[in-house]
Amino acid sequence: MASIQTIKAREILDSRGYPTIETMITLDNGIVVSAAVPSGTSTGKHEAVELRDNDQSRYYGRGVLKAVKNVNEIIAPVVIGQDPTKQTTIDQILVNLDGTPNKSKLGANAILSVSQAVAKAGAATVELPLYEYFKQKYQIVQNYHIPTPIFNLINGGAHGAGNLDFQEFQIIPASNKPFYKALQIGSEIFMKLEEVLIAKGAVHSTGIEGGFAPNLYTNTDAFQLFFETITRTPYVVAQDVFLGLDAAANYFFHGGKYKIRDRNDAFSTKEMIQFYKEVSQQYHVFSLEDGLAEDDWDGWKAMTTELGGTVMMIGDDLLTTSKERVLRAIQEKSCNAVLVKPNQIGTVSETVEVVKIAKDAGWQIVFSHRSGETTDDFIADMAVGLGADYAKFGAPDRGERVVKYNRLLQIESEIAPVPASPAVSPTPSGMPSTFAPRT
Ligand code: 2PG
Ligand code: MG
Repeated sequence: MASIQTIKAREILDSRGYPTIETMITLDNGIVVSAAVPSGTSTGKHEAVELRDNDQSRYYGRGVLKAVKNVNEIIAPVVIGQDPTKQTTIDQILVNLDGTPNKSKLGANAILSVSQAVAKAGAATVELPLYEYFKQKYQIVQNYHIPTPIFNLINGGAHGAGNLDFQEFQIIPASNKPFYKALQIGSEIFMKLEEVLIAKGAVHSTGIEGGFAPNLYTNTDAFQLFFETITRTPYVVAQDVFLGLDAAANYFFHGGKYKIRDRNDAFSTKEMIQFYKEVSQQYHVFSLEDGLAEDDWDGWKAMTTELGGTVMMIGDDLLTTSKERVLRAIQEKSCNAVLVKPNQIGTVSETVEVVKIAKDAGWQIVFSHRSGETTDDFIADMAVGLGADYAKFGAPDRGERVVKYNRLLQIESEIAPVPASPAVSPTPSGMPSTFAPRT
């Protein structure tokens, strides 16, 4: 049995230039691993607490030295000596040590940095790739499937620099494509989109997740741009690619109404749902995340009744990877897919539990990065090992995003070696049935 010898956290920067936490674990067998934790920009109010220093003299209050100290002085003494393959036991120790319902004492960022490093150390100890370690340990999937990527090619809302209200306008390759082909499609459409924006004299700089951040007249113009772009590629909408949207509706929800630039008057919940219905039909929007605000439970139920038969309805801010909220959403039929972000809940084990519950309910599983990312590719392995249907890691550019897509490529080549000829037919095994965009 290997045991944890040292745990050392430090403050590093994320892709936005904000501090975040990285933790290194050394085992008595000489193995050394480290894990870095991402951070959200449009965070849901029910997420576990990300501990920041609020010391205005450093990083305008955004420092994480308190979280670092919590790892080094409070967590380390308790976890040192533990067997790193005992993930559930260690995570339970962390949860108990914190003792609050939302990890506000030690910080979910502090706790997750240790939890993720423990998973890496456990995998290294038994000499398995991390994805295989997750697969064997939790046995959620029998057959491997590389999740279908969801590319965020236009950034608006809190992520963009332009005037769009919706946060992420996405391209989703059909699920029957092998991953390497899906990545190529996403990247080629991204390149073509830049050409189209330049030809129109539109802003073609990018937002924080790497997608373009243009100023447009309306939000639906972004879908129009996608259509125009895709016709200049070899791909066909509703056959090779589908459209997706993370509205991140909290951003434009004020006083019980939804206000977007597509109409002068704010929408009621009912009108907003009708708007999504029309848009999804017109533009083949196959996936809709956070179409309504995080506590508009009645609205979510109505929206999923209306659209859930044909559209993947993903809860992000609504669910915050929380077991309690996911159970409520299953009972109320509020959505049919969960966005999985380990830092919304704070430990690997609790994340796994949420995935299991959602899978058992027949939901689709979408693993997600955060807008403030690092070059840690942990989430890619976790997504594959726990049988995610989709992976949302941003645009196919910027190091902190492509490191995760590249990791999926690497895993694909290990579990289903890419054929020499790219013309070979796709591998449909293990694909989601109900909500796979079909050709
Ligand atoms: C989201 C995420 C990731 P953030 O809303 O889905 O794209 O954004 O990390 O800012 O919450
Ligand atoms: Mg979201």
